[in-house]
Amino acid sequence: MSRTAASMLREALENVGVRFTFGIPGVHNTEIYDELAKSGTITPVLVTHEGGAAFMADAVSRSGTSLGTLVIVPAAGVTHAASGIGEAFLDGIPMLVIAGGIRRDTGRRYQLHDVDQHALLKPITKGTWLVEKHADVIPTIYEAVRVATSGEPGPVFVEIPVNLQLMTGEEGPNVSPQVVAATARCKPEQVAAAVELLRKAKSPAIFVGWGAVDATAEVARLAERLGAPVATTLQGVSAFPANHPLHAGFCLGRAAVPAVEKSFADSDCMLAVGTRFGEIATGSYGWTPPANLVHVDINPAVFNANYPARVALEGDAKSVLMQLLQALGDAPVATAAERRARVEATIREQKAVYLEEWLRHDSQGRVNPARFFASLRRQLPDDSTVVLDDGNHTFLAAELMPIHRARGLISPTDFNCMGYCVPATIGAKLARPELPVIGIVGDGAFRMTAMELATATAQGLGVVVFVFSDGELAQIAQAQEIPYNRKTCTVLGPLDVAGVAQATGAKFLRIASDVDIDGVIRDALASASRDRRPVLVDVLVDYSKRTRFTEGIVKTNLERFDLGTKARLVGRALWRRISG
Ligand SMILES: Cc1ncc(C[n+]2csc(CCOP(=O)(O)OP(=O)(O)O)c2C)c(N)n1
Ligand SMILES: [Mg+2]
Repeated sequence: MSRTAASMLREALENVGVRFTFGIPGVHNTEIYDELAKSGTITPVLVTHEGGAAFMADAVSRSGTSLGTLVIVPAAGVTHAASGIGEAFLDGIPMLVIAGGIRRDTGRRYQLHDVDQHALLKPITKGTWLVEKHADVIPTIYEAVRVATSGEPGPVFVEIPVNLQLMTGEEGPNVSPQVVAATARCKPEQVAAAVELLRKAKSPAIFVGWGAVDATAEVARLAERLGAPVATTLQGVSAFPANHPLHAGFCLGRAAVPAVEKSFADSDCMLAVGTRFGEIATGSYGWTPPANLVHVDINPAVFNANYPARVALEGDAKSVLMQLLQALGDAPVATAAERRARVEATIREQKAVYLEEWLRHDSQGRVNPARFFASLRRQLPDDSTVVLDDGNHTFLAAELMPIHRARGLISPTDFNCMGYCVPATIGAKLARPELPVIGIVGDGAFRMTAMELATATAQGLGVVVFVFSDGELAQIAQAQEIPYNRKTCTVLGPLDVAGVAQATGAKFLRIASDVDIDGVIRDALASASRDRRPVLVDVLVDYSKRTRFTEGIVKTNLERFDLGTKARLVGRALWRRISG
């Protein structure tokens, strides 16, 4: 049948289960938007900025409910969206990016939006396609989606020239979307070798990243069988439930919370699942791996990249862990039961000690972060989603906010892009409208994408966004304090958060000190779900106490310099302290 590429695209998107598209119409994609308006299963969402669109699509994908998809204009829409595409790329999140393209049938030069989009997106996508004829539209979308969702997931880009959207052409032969099967590629002898190491270990430990987010039950069974504590990466905070007695907490080495530090102290064998041992995951590589490292990942390129693996098991986390569990069998693992009791006691004790340390900290009339997170945890149902941005608040949340559900916390991690939170909160809420979604964002990152609150209002979304107002770009300002003794370009000018709420149609609330915490969180959650409009809460937070993560990475980075550089940095810091 002869029809437009826009119509074919709609059919392909419906067939791969896309539920939302995010973007802004322009002359190169209005045919697509007109088709999307006809769809019974896809809702096209108008955003304020394409950067927001990409973060929304990312959050939809992270929810695990459908594939986050963009429909944007060429060139300007693509560069705006690049921040969110880059985040999805480095964090391994599938995303389908569709842009219109210039007319390829007129021979004209200097057309509107005429740049090489494929060259722009090459380093931050798994693949890009230019559709050249009608018959290719549907197979190209299916192939792009297969690439986005197979192996380590990531974003893909498809350009559909506007002339194909406007004119009709013949369809190609009938094709179906491909279902990507989760598989383990490791050999039985490798599985046996891994089990042998884990069985014989005196103190096995487990470290999980986002790659393990759908294998929580298998990780728990292994941890219980082995009596092993479980730590997580930042992106993988939700990959193991914090209310499991073997959950130790965030990070490794000296950047880790005390429960990890103590329960991992003498670990002689580690099972790492779905982590690349990246910079944030390892606290700037301030961690020494045990020689017996069993590394499980779907992407073989991560093996031995930063730390040598004794056994590398390639495959989808759930499939590989099921094989490990099967090979481990039912025979008791020597000393595991006794070890488990010991490890659980250490974790319980150290979590209490760390929480106490925070609660004792004098926040001088401002909001104590630990009190805030304790109240939020008490009031938020377990199946909620918490969305973070990038900053000091990220690490406070990772250390102090227990997450009980897989995919229950999402954060921009390795691309580390500020501005993620507000739009991602919207994407997460659209994906799972029946469950509470809350965002926590620093006052710097909030400025970058706050106008997307208007999108939340337009969509009738009852999300709650807590702005941690400290007046600084704290995560960087804190790192400037010791070496520079001055905060160049990290002190923020004033921002009227209430004014932003008024301008965007959000309800406004403020937590000025600890006494407000319980009541305001209660009001915010209740009114968001009742009124179906966003609630913006200004939290006058106290940042005077450092996270373990910040303390750890500052020390690690300082120590790593050679003697000459160290002397120069310390000398400058001392001199500035004396000279003021
Ligand atoms: C797009 C982008 N620009 C700059 C940075 C560097 N950066 C990382 S954290 C941070 C501070 C964030 O400040 P704020 O949002 O106020 O959060 P806080 O640290 O105060 O909690 C900055 C500037 C970044 N990660 N991303
Ligand atoms: Mg700040």
